[in-house]
Amino acid sequence: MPKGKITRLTDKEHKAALEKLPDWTLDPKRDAIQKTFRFNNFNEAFGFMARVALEAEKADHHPEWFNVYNKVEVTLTTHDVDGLSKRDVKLARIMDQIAG
Ligand code: H2B
Repeated sequence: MPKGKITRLTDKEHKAALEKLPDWTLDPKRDAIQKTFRFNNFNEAFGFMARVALEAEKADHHPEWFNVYNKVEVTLTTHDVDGLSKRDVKLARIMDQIAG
């Protein structure tokens, strides 16, 4: 499947992206964005992960995440370019949507 060229966000794109994702925080050391999702129970948390996993696989872009019971800690960055790309912004939006 053709991937198209993945590039790091420009400074302008970076700023705009963070403004549009106010509940995500930037880890400047890694140029990664992070968010902790909390659900009512494990079933809901894992349901979220299952739905996100299908979208992530479709987009060939995968989250780093850590789950305990009802909590899913997510880190998004693009390993191929060592920082944020449009794919991270897209996946962050999808995750927010799926979490409702
Ligand atoms: N996910 C993330 N988060 N960053 C990447 O750079 C990345 C990925 N690269 N998923 C993809 C897979 C690449 O390794 C494959 C070969 O397309």
